[in-house]
Amino acid sequence: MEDIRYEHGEEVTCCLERGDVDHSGGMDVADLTWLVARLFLGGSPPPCETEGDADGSGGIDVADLNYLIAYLFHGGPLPPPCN
Ligand SMILES: [Ca+2]
Repeated sequence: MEDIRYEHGEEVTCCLERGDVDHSGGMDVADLTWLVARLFLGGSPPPCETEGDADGSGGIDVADLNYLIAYLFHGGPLPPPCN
């Protein structure tokens, strides 16, 4: 899945919710599992890379994992909007 494509001249992004790494429609432990697999175990990239970039930094790294853990378990801020 490409992150951004164009339909009828309008930009369409695959990103619905940043932090929903597995593109399941919500954020939970499965998203953490996907990030850990991607970062440390050679796992597949997320269906939509932008959704894996939980902190909106422009790429996927360990900071996204920390951000998502903070959000899910420690009352941290919601990941920023997709755009
Ligand atoms: Ca998810």
